Amino acid sequence: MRAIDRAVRWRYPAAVKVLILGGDGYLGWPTAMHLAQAGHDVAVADNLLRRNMATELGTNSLTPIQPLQDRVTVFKELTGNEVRPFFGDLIDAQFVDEVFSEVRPDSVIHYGEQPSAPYSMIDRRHAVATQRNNVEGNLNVLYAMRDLTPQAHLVKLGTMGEYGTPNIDIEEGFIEIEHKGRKDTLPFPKLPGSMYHLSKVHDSHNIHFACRIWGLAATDLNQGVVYGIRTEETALDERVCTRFDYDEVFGTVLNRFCVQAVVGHPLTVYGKGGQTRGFLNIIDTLQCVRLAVENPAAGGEFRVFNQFTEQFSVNELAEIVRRVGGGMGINVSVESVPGPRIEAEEHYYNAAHTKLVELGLHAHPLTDDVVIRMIETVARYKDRILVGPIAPKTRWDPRS
Ligand code: NAD
Ligand code: USQ
Repeated sequence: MRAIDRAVRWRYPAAVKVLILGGDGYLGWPTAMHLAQAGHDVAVADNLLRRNMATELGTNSLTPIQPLQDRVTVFKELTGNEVRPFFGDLIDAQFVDEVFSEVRPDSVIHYGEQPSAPYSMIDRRHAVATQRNNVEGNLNVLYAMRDLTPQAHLVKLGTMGEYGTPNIDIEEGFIEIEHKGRKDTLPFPKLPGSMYHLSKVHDSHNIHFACRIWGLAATDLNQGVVYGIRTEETALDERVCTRFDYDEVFGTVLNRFCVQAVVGHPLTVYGKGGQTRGFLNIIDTLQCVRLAVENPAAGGEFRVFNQFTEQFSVNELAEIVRRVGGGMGINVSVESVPGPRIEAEEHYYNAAHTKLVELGLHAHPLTDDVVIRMIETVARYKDRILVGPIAPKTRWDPRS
């Protein structure tokens, strides 16, 4: 019998059955190991789309990632804990129903989508593929929940980019509005900046509908940009490490800057660099998702949590990497390149993010030590870095 981690008093006294959709990905695989180590019964489902998209674009993961089946086997050898893998596509309703019937999850963590804004903006085909994959897959999950596991709790990975960058404070999902003398609390307005971010808005509407009309329980985690590579479990053995992307399509900004520093590529600040976003360490992604799973929403409830711990502008991140790299003896240069995206490069940004803290989140801030460890890890795999896919090529307006 596995021991339940009692460091924090969770709502569930015992293990729950967790189904992680997208469990082979950057965040899904570390989450699977983390929840299995915490004593939960974990199954993962994935169609390996992410690995195939990297092949399509001629990019790779900085870290050498093992096939899902091997990861699962090694993890069991190392810890004695089991993660059950299912291979299939969420677009395939029959596959989704079969997995739900077999696993009968109490909690469904849905990471299984195409996650890249640039990928969705390559051309019409990639936009359609992204929205089809994400919106249709999510709908299949909602119908499987309605018909097979209506008591289960959906923990869905949304994104802070659903809100865009409005010139007012961003609330957690809902805003109280007074209009012509009447008041209501309504979903916060959405101004997403890519076909990918739009797909997440469509998902949010569909999930909200499923909660209102069918009484499902859901938590929409509007997550900021994640950085980092190391969690307690990924550090157990190189064979269970997670993927780490640094190319212009799949790499996120701080992960990219650490790789650029190591290979001597100028840090690619897009345009003025005043773009400000919410950020969080991958360790805190696991903590937040676990808090959501172990403190579930009620039937009919649609909760929205803004999942990030700190706000930074691109310029601030570049300066941190330049300074920390300098302290490590690396000469890091910063270059403003013409912004390939159509987005505000200077703007107001102040987003609420208290609900996960109220549930018990203890944030791991972006300290110099964190950046040093990221750069050290990247340096270990320096020989695997492909320089070609680093420079931005995907333009929001291909005529520009
Ligand atoms: P990822 O691409 O590494 O992981 C997603 C996984 O889902 C992949 O393994 C992929 O193969 C799988 N998948 C995609 N479509 C599928 C389908 N139709 N059927 C079965 N499996 C499918 O991405 P990630 O960075 O781990 O992101 C996970 C989730 O979190 C995504 O939904 C993403 O939008 C969201 N998110 C990520 C970040 C971030 O900074 N990484 C920030 C906010 C939100
Ligand atoms: N940026 C640069 N230089 C780079 C890369 C990015 O200046 O080399 C800028 C972008 O223009 C953007 C900001 O940094 O203004 C963030 O870009 P990103 O690529 O790190 O993140 P984004 O495209 O927003 O997408 C990532 C994940 C996505 C998740 C989202 C959370 O890929 O899955 O949904 O972060 S959020 O940004 O909060 O919507």
